[in-house]
Amino acid sequence: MSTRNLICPLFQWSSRAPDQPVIWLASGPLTAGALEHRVRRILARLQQEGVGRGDRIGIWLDDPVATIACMLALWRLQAVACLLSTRTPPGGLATLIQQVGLQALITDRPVQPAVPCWSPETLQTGAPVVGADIPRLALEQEATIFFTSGSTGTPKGVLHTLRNHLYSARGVAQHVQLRAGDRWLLVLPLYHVGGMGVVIRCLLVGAAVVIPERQEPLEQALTRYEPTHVSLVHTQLWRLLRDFRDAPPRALRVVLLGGSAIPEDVLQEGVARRWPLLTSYGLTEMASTVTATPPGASLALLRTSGQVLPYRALKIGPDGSIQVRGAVRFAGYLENGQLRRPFEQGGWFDTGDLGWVDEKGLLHVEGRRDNRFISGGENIQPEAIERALQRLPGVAEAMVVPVPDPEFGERPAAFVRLSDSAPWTPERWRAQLRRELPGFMVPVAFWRWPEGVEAGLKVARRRLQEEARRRW
Ligand code: 4YB
Repeated sequence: MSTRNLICPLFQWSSRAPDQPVIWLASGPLTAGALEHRVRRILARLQQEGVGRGDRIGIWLDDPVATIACMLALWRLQAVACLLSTRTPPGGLATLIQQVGLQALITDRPVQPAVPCWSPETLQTGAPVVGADIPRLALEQEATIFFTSGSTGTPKGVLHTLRNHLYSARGVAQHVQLRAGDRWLLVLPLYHVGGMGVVIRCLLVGAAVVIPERQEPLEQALTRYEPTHVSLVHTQLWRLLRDFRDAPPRALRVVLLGGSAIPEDVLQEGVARRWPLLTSYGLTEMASTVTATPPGASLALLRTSGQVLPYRALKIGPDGSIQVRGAVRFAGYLENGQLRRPFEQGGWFDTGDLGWVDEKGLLHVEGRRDNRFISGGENIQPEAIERALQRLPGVAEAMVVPVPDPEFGERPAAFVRLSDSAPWTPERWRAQLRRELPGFMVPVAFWRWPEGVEAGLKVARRRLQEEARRRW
């Protein structure tokens, strides 16, 4: 392979092994040949519509197979696939279109955006491109846009090149020993890098993406499709451990955890019950995983975020901030249709996360710089209190937010979710925390975890902050 070009991996599989499944659905396998055929139909229609190099096209679909096929077709035209969250309300669409400068939208929803709009059905009904040239993709071509909410206001578009995704996939695939014939269960959305990362890794090595039915419980999917790999955020693992009492399915070799710190309770139980857990640190801007623990890691290792994967570099800035660069680093943010490249000298990107690297090269993430607040002149990193709370027996999850205080300015208050049947004992927690933390870090209030504060893959810290202000 040249260093500048790449033949579309789906095309390669479809010529070498057309009957090989690239996607498994509840209804059965979708072969490389069948998916290639679908991509060529869409490609023909998009070409007719005049889509070309550098055009930014939104994909706003519930159907994961159509999403994947449209993205691959767009890449062959050197166009950019912008993955829109299916949770975006129709009223929020115009802002996103404007933010990244979309030329058109592929959707089956009844919306009338200010740009041309195509339904996936019409895109898939024409004649496919036949006998086409070998689809060579340029590594430097702009490939995708994902949205990241950040701490303020309007989501920003994160622009990646194909090179970013290729090296992201290579590094992760090497690390988790992903091979042809493996099956990676997809239970993260494709508008998140953690979900799309699964697809690209699998396409690259000749593994299959397993797409369960919508709403199919995770425990059922694990036994039904016998995947070798799965990526989960911590709430998914927490629910799985609660609802699935059997031993982990035998084929399963890797459960890649990402998106946040994993509470101690969950890690301990997962390890005790022999789930093949890996913890990791990653971010949209780095096309998913940056560091990860190796397969088969001990509990002590899993408490860290592991070591830097190939094709990424990480350093800690003077203020303790985690800085990253490498072949996976994004091209820049799209804001009002313009590309902003927020990089420091040497190409480093400041993640806004704080952490440190120990003598074994293992990353420890402390929390986000912008979650910090000051209480009576002391700096409080809420994630440090959360970690202490999550080590207490019976506490499944905790989030700490500031509440106003006339004397201290702000003080910490905690939302707590208990494991099944654990008793609500705030006085005992307070006493235990006092032994571990300085007094100013002990929460002044404990509230039960409210329902519905998971926003997408993350707990919405801002929603809990507002909730705390209402109650305090
Ligand atoms: C953390 C953190 C940690 C992230 N400790 N805070 O393929 C994967 O890498 C994957 C697998 C399973 C689940 C998710 C993934 C991801 O891609 C995660 C990528 C992600 O979460 N991106 S994000 O842009 O939505 O959020 C990034 C932020 O999340 C970071 O900047 C951190 O603040 C936080 N985070 N890993 C503590 N180990």
